[in-house]
Amino acid sequence: MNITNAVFFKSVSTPSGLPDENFPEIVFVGRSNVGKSTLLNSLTRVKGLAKTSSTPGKTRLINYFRINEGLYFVDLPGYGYAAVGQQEKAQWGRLLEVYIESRRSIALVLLLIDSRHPDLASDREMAAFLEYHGRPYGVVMTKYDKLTQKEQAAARRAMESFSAKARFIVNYSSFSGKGKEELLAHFEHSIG
Ligand SMILES: Nc1nc2c(ncn2[C@@H]2O[C@H](COP(=O)(O)OP(=O)(O)OP(=O)(O)O)[C@@H](O)[C@H]2O)c(=O)[nH]1
Ligand SMILES: [Mg+2]
Repeated sequence: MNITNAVFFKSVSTPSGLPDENFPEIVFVGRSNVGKSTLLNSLTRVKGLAKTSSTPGKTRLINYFRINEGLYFVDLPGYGYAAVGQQEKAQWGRLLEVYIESRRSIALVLLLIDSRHPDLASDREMAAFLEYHGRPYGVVMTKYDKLTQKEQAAARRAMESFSAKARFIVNYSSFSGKGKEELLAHFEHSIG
């Protein structure tokens, strides 16, 4: 898939705010600070399209981006961010749950995992949640540029056992662009 057009569409904070299900959606899911917004910018080659930050908890809403006039990229707030208040956490948890459970137009979920920490309970829970609801998902191992070769092998082994149900596992670096062509090829299969 070749991305020729990418624009911000809308931000959503409640299920009723979700747009009509007129386009297939590719959804970016993962812990806070794992690199979801950075991945979106790297794929679209539009710097600053999705807001990024070195401080976790930057993305607080469901952000829709329209791609090639026929597809949405959906950037979600991260989970596992401790500094968020209990009430906000509960509200966000419900929105995420409702969205993933009931949204028919989800064509693919990208589960982003930090390559340096490939075995966290919260990520396993998310994978189980996606599997339980029969959502098609692929794994993107982020920040691959930060790994030593030895760590790369360890990450790969951990992931292979962890995500037997994942459609693919791609090692990614938003900084070098590693994994980009591979990931875009997977998108093509998912949106038909
Ligand atoms: N070295 C390296 N750093 C990365 C990469 N991708 C993201 N980062 C950095 O990780 C930090 C968090 O990136 P974001 O894209 O804002 O993370 P997020 O998952 O959207 O975070 P929330 O919106 O808080 O859930 C930023 O400082 C990025 O520059 C990567 O591939 N390599
Ligand atoms: Mg973000």
